[in-house]
Amino acid sequence: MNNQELKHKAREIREEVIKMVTAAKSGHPGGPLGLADIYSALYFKILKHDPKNPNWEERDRLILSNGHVCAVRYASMALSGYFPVAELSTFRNIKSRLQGHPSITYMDGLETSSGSLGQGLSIATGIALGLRHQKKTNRIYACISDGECGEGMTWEAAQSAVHYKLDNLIAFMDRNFIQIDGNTEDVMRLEPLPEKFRSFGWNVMEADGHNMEEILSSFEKAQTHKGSPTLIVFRTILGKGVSFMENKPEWHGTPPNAEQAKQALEELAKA
Ligand SMILES: Cc1ncc(C[n+]2csc(CCOP(=O)(O)OP(=O)(O)O)c2C)c(N)n1
Ligand SMILES: [Mg+2]
Repeated sequence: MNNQELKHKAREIREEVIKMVTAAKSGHPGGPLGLADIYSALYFKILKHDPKNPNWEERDRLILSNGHVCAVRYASMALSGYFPVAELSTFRNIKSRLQGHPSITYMDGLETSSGSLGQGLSIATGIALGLRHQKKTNRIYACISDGECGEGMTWEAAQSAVHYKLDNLIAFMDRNFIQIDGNTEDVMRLEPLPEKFRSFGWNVMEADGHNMEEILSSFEKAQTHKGSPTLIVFRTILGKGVSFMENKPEWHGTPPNAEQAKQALEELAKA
């Protein structure tokens, strides 16, 4: 897929996210809208995967640590052929496979359940170590958020991944400066965040999470890096693409009402 097509897919992902949280009358729109460009790049270009065979041994592993943003993953999975797009309308229903926080009990293609923050980088580190031990060449991608860098377990993983020289591990961060209670720097100061990971020994890159060229080139550089794990700090805008949601912490976990959803879809259609 070329960059123009990837940008178009990102818009489709955003539209599906809005429809999902609106139908469910609950859920998290802000993070998924901010991650849509990155997930378009992953599902339609970067990941080695087979939507018809989610458990394919040779697949890359994508670990979603900040599970509350799962609408972006479900939308990307449906649009790339894991399951029918119509199933997205069951998001957050009690009997749906598309739980509000991802559950591998019900759904293939997720690698791990998540929602309890701070665990994903450790899980990804363990999987990366295990696959390398088996001499496998699969890559392990770990999606983490800035908010969960307030959790100690993230830093234990940051230390271990370097100790074991896990260059098959590519973590990327949704650095939107927002978490559930407001600005990350007010709730629990994280900066200088890239320097912290660098000082642990990570190969750290910083990129605009809404620039398709930068997204692709940073993932491609990460794939060839040797000797240490990579972290791409993607600068993103929570709620990206919907003017009244952008950079507003209240859209972390509030669904739009019918009128707001209509406006959001109109804006996305024009983008
Ligand atoms: C262990 C744990 N503690 C607290 C929460 C509650 N919680 C849910 S989302 C969230 C904010 C996380 O920040 P971030 O992922 O950066 O949020 P976003 O950028 O998506 O708004 C918190 C504290 C949780 N899910 N798990
Ligand atoms: Mg955040």
